Amino acid sequence: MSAPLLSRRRLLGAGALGTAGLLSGCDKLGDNPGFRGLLEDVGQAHRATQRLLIGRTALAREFSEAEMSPIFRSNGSVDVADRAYQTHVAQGFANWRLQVGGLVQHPLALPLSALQAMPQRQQITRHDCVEGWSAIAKWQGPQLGAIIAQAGLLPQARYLVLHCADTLLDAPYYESIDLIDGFHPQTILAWRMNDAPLTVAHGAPIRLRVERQLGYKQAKYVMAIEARASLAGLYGGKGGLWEDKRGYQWYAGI
Ligand SMILES: Nc1nc2c(c(=O)[nH]1)N[C@H]1C(S)=C(S)[C@@H](COP(=O)(O)O)O[C@H]1N2
Ligand SMILES: [Mo]
Repeated sequence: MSAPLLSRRRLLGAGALGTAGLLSGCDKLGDNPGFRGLLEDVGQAHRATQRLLIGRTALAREFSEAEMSPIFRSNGSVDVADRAYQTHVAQGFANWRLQVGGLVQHPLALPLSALQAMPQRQQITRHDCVEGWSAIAKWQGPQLGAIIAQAGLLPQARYLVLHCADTLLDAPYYESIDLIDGFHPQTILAWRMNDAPLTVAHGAPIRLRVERQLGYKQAKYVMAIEARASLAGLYGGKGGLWEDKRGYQWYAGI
């Protein structure tokens, strides 16, 4: 098994200390009144609620190289019709930029090379699709929390929306997560899968890995990240394509 690229201390900090470790690693998130309020409320809340919140920060199981699946199928969109996206593919994503905007202090436009130059996290995890298949793969990329910290969340921000290049079921694919998952140590924007650049079928140039949730939350072809106070008024208002169109749960915890 290869050594995780994230330092052992940070991993242990986040895993063993739960929300405390998470906060010390992300002062910016601690500054967010919504998130701080969430933590403070826990002090007064029922023990079950507390257990639930601490549980949300626990790490998903990681696997060894020997356990990696020989075949990892692709699902949903396996290509993108959008012209601009196809131009990016033809140019090797040299002119592609990840847009980070919405309720942030400093909107960003990050080239792939900038994402690749950030501290990287590598993890071997199991992907579980609701359609009844699972596969284990190795993913690598910067932590989403580090990117969001760079942009600086405004106090009203509660959700991170991932806007994708493809359409499915006649609608733009999008997904959203809350700040607990946004700053979870295993939440990364993966540009590498099984030691090779992400293929188009698997979501090039970057896809979300949010390892405590099911397959449909693992947004491929992520073009923009938008910090929002609410999911109301965005497409169907339920926070994701499958949530809007098929009634899937917004929090798809595993
Ligand atoms: N943009 C986008 N992201 C997506 C999908 C999609 O169709 N478009 N499908 C989802 C579903 S249901 C699954 S199971 C996984 C499939 O990822 P894979 O193609 O790498 O196996 O991506 C998820 N993310
Ligand atoms: Mo899926």
